[in-house]
Amino acid sequence: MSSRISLTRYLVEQQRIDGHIPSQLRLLLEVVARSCKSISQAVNKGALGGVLGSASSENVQGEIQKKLDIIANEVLIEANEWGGHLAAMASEEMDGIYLVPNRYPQGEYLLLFDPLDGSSNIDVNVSIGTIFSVLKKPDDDRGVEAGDFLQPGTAQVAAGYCIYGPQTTLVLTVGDGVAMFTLDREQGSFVLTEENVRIPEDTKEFAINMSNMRHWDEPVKRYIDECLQGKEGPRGKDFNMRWIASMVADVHRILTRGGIFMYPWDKREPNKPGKLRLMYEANPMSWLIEQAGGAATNGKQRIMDIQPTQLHERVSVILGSKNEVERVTSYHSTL
Ligand code: P6P
Repeated sequence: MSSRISLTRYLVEQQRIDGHIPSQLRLLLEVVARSCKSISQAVNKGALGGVLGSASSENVQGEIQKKLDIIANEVLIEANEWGGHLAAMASEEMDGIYLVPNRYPQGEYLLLFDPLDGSSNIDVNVSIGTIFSVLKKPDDDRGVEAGDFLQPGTAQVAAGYCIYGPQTTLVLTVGDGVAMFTLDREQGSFVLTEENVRIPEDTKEFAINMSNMRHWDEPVKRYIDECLQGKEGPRGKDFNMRWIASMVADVHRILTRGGIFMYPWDKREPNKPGKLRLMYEANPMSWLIEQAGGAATNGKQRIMDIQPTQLHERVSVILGSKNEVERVTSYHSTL
């Protein structure tokens, strides 16, 4: 049995050999990984754990919260507040930022997360996941404020997700490529199963919610229409479609075999740039995709270059195989 590399050893090597990450960041990522293990156990219990169904509350997005949304959020908060690596946290499930209580030592990092993305899939036993992004707090002595989180995706020091599917797999980048760690439930630890993940630059597979077609902008309609024309059309090849309605699962497929994922602006809510959230969905996923050789834009610019103005701001997302993303983006520029 080959002695596989644990997440701990991978992070120690990223810290020691490549001098890539400070010990504080390594320790923070270990805490996040342990939180994901706990969330995985809660998710896997399903009906047996009484954790399915909706809570009687709404989140800041105005969405009815699932019981597991709240459980996952609490797990991440409780595990990270005492560790001493963080100054504050922000979550899709909380309106404002969460300052680490004064009774605990303050760290130099800011942790942002969507504790359980894809909630609509929880009750129907389809893969869901936790998405996280790590920023550094400003180097000054003043207390952390919400504005300190408003950094572009290029400022991230770590990003990743944990997908709760047939396997529980943690996917992570600290800027040195993308690595995948599968949870070994017998050992109770994440084990390296892929590293230096690469996305093919071309693909025959697109992911979009087709029921929204009549609401899309012209460039997206043109791109999808050309895909649907198949061999006989301008693309000269047939395409396949996937839509899991769980960004973590769709992105994991793209990191594993290529493809393009799109949740574009549509005219149902013309004043909103898109459905997905910039800070704790699009930015971490965009860094992973770029680190694996893909591209991620909002149709007009690189997602990670966007200067955020609000903690929960939304963004149009087109990400995946580089040549496909560039094609859709070029259609926007011919507008
Ligand atoms: P729709 C899940 O609610 C989510 O935020 C993403 O994970 C997913 O890609 C998208 O929304 C699904 O949206 O409109 O197809 O249900």
